[in-house]
Amino acid sequence: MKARLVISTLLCAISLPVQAHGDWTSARPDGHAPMGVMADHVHSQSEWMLAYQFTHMSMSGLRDGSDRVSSDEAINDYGYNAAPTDMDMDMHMLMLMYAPTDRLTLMIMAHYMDNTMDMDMGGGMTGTMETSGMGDSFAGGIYKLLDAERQQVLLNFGLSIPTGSTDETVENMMGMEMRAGYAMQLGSGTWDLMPGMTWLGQGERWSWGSQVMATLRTGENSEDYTLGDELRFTAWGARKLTDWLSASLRLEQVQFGNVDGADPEMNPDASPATDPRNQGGERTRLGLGANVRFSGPLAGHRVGLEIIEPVRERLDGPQMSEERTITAAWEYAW
Ligand SMILES: [Cu+2]
Repeated sequence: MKARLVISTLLCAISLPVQAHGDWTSARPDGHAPMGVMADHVHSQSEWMLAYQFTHMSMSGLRDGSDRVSSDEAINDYGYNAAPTDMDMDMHMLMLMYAPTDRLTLMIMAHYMDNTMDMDMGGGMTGTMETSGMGDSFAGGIYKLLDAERQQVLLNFGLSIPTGSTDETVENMMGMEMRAGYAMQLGSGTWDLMPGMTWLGQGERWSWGSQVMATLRTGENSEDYTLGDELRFTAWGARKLTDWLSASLRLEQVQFGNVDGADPEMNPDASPATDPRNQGGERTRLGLGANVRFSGPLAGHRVGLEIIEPVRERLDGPQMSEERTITAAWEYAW
């Protein structure tokens, strides 16, 4: 009798937080995280969401550690044949979310990448390289562990599927095809596990959240290397300005490891971009964002924008330094 009481009390205590104060709501502009955060929310049972996101990242100049390195120094002091001066990465993402239950939301993502790199070839010569095509895909989900006191704790899980190519080539000055550098490739070439945790909180006018997410590479790709693992930690605060508009401030810390192994088609002395020792590092980034949630005839639609700049970089270098990232998205849920 006593045991039954203890068990039923325990069961009640476990299930209570989920049922009692399901107050956290996504039905406000800051009900979705700043646009640079992925997989930040779950949907109600049998709800769908389609999203398109465009991200433009610009990189400029080189750093070794935190210090600037000119392309002349990279060529004359470090001994590379050439050095990248600017890089632009455009990413188009299409995402579909579906919630089979109130606790579980499943998601798939596909990417299209367009990369451009300007090179200083030494002796006053310059060149431009371009790679584009489908990037890696993602399949995974978000499981709601806890929903109480206007807070949610979410478990993120997923798999990055190597649909992006790792054998992209570019033409050199002599018109010869050569393998593009690691950052110019469109995918990792490996199946990558992406576990994470997300915490969300909400007040009347404010909301906040944080997320930790890892990218863990498994095995080696067909070009004999493995990209470094990644760890991202981000925390944000958002202010609901009106029923349809919110503004956010977000801090992010990203750690990324070096390439393990090396693509034998790349000459590590050609440029820092093809040197497997110059791909790791860490970045602290600050993002300023705005979210809009439509109502009336446009109910279900959202748009958002986030502008992200690095405040600190420590790179295994010389390696390209990030200048600015702009990400804009449109979402529709039904
Ligand atoms: Cu969604």
